[in-house]
Amino acid sequence: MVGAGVVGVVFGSKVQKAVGSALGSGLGGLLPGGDRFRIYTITDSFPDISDSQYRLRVTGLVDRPTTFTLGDLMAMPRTALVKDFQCVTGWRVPDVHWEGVKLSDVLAAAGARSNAEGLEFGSYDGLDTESLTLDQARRPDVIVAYRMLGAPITTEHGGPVRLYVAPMYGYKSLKWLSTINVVENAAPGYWEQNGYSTDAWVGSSNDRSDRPID
Ligand SMILES: Nc1nc2c(c(=O)[nH]1)N[C@H]1C(S)=C(S)[C@@H](COP(=O)(O)O)O[C@H]1N2
Ligand SMILES: [Mo]
Repeated sequence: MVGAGVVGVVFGSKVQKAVGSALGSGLGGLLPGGDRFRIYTITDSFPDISDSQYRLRVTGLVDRPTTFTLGDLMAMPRTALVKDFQCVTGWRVPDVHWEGVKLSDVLAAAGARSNAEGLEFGSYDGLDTESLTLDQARRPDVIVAYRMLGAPITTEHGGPVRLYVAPMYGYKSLKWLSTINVVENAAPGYWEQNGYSTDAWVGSSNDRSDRPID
């Protein structure tokens, strides 16, 4: 784990702090590159994982529990997307370039079983979790991403590998992705347990009126 490198962008572990004050506070403007992302973490640090150390473990209701290296993921068919990134607190970064492998391809490689309906995701930060239904996960705009903003994903942005769930609010795009557990019914993730809607479609929840990203 590395300590906070940039003063003011790492928040305490209490989600109340994160949701109540830090999110949407405009700190993104201070970040190098000025790409207008706010860098979020719910722990006091960023997991620092080298490309060669990185592993993604897929377990649960699968025929072949599989551990993917970054090389394994990069050898799979590549998907590139140019889509907005929308945090539920209101900030949006338009036309972000993303590259990675479709989550559906990862699930197919592990042989997700037909009785499974949910996915639970874990992060190398040891705290954040997320969930999707299998139907949501099979959309072509839901990817296991290893590039964003035209470069390998930085540590701060969740690299080497994060989720990118294009049609949903940013909290679904779990950073430092470590595990995917295929289950019958997925438990709500960290942000949902702390007040965000499990219905994370952009424009359809949390009292925002944004149009869905198409
Ligand atoms: N592990 C982890 N993933 C996370 C978060 C987090 O705090 N920890 N924050 C989420 C939220 S609310 C948003 S808006 C985006 C922000 O992505 P960024 O930090 O790359 O800007 O990450 C999401 N994924
Ligand atoms: Mo967010």
